[in-house]
Amino acid sequence: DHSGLQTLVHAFCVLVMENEADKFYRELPKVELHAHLNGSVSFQSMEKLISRKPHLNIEHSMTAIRSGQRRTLDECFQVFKVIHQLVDTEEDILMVAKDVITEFAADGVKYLELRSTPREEKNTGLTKRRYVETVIKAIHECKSEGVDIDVRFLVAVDRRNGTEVAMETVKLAEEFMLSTDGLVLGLDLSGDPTVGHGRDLLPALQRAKNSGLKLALHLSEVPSQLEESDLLLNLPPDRIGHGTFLHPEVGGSQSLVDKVVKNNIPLELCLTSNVKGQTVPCYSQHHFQYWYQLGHPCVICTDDKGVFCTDLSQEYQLAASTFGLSHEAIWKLSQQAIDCTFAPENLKQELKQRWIELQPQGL
Ligand code: 6MZ
Repeated sequence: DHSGLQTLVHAFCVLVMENEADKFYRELPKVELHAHLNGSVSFQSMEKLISRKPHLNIEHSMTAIRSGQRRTLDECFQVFKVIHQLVDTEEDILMVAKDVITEFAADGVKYLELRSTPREEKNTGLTKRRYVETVIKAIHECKSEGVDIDVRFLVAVDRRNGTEVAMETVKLAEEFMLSTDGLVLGLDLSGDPTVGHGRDLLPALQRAKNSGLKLALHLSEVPSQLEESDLLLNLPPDRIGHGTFLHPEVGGSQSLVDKVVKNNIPLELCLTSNVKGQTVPCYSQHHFQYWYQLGHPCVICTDDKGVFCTDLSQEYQLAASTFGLSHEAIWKLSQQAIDCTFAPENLKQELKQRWIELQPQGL
């Protein structure tokens, strides 16, 4: 049975890949646009956090979903709660942010837009402002230590926290956009998609947009969000996270697709995350296929490289092996991601120049 064998070979490749992607994918210069800080904490950093806080009795199995394992999306959100217990001081945030940035750089990521939800922790005296300042500090320290990566920050709104918190977060993001000379350049809307409604967050998102913050919104990550997606697409957002259930083949609609296409809104697509989180049944049925064959801008991303045990090289390799993409096609995909960044035009030009310098012979 040929297809059975193919499935087996594919499963084997996926297993092997948990260790390391092939040289081509590791050396490919890459842009990462959808990475949640606390979901990106590696095994090694987790080790340090766990040893700092032994009294919490947290084990690795509670913070990562390994190869072959799956969780419901709901269980994924439980995992973030555990990680948040481990990352609750300024010192923790500085460490994980620097580690995550350094790890992305080591994986060949040249430009990263990191996102995180400012969190207040009464026990440790952490404030939301201090939270953002600490991430900014990590970005500056990596830069001055010569880590080869350009990093920008997107302030995240957790949808579960409702209207007022969203508005507060937007104001904080506006302040930092001005005071960091553009290091903070946008707003993310994320969190458990089954909680809350985008309608309540619309005024905050509209305000962010008016003040010049770029909007990267999680849309239709689960099937029940058609009305919300339609509403939020009217803003329109500057990028879409996941967009798993937008198209008609999975219960979305042509009018949603038309809005996305008409406004040319890039999609941030995270294969392993969607399969392990069970919003997509298997790699070959990932909606990358639908949007890619439309010629619509798609950016391969990791989402939560720590929780889902992956890295961006592996995600590119997975896209290539699943959808039969050549090295040329993969190169184009990584290059086209530059145009989907929120970076100013001069930085985009610099990145394009770097891609030319790094292009392998014969491509
Ligand atoms: C929606 C997600 C997510 O912000 O504490 N987050 N939101 N869908 C997903 N798909 C799996 N993965 C992560 O990082 C963790 C937070 O990012 C969001 C959730 O709000 C989660 O609590 P930060 O750095």
